[in-house]
Amino acid sequence: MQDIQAIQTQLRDELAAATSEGELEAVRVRYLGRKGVVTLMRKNADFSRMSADEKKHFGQQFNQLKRFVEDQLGQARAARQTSPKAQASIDMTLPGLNSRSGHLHPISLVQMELEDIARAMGFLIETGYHVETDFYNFESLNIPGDHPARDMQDTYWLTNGMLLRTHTSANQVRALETHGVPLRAIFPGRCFRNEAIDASHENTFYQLEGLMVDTDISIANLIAMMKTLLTAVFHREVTVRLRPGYFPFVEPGFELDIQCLICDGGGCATCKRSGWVELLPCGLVHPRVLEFGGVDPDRYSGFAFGLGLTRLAMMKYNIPDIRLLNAGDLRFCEQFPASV
Ligand code: FA5
Repeated sequence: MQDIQAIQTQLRDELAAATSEGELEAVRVRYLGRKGVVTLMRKNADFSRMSADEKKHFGQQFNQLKRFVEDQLGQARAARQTSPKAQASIDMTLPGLNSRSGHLHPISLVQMELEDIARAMGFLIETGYHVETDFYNFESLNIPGDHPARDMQDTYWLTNGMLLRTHTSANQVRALETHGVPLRAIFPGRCFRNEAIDASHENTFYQLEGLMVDTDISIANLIAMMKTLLTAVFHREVTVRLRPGYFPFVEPGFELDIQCLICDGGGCATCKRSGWVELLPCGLVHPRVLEFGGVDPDRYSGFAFGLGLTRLAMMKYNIPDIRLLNAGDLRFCEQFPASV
């Protein structure tokens, strides 16, 4: 006990005398280092000559001392850091550390903009699931197992029979089942296809699906919605063309193309030298799909579109190669604003 008290007194004196961080460290090493007072005390203890009670007592005393030394050192360090002398050494005129602000990804920017427009028009926003069933991705969209349309989408199948959704249309029947009709909803999100990658094709890309089902929905409603969305996104009139398009889940079906804004229709790698970018397949919801969703096709009709969100972002921000979007290069991302 006397030894311990002597060690404690000695430690307090040494800490009081220490005037720098280096001296404090030297005190720590003298007590807690490999050959320090506290460490040796334990190493040199001859447990073979102690009774069980003595061992227990020694253990308690030793632990208390060790904790005492650690506390005293900690307090001495803290006191040094807040002492007027230490604070005087902080130069308040030095410039602060640079904090870099984040940036939104161009796809997020376009998605948020479209969501705002759709929300203002009374549309629900749902993201759905990346991993989907064959039923929602294909069957319920009038694409049975042996249908040739399945070849349009090279699918990543999972070993459990599920798949990575190949399009956001997988949300259509889910939403009809969940919300019933009338329904207005958009479904932005990531899609996956086992594609050969080039300037305009990725194996992971974004679409934004739109679905409106009500009584008396016609192609006029579809075209009005498309125009509203595109004008709002580009903040200017864009040249579009409508071609007939085939998708088993719409009838009639269309392809809405937008004149390439990168080359103004002159032809470049993004538009594959055609001057047009395929952007927006759409059509009136096929009666079979409405039936799959539990909706009476004799009473209700609807439109659906599947906007290529990734390609829209490329058009809007003049991004010539789709691979830039997934490359994770900060120099690319930092060119975009932090908010819409
Ligand atoms: C579809 O995926 C349909 N589900 C769209 C649809 C919805 C039609 C509702 C009718 C009604 P498509 O395979 O054409 O269609 O893809 C839609 C858009 O996604 C394309 O126009 C294109 O802009 C984009 N897209 C498709 N594949 C890729 C890819 N590999 N990389 C980048 N964008 C792609």
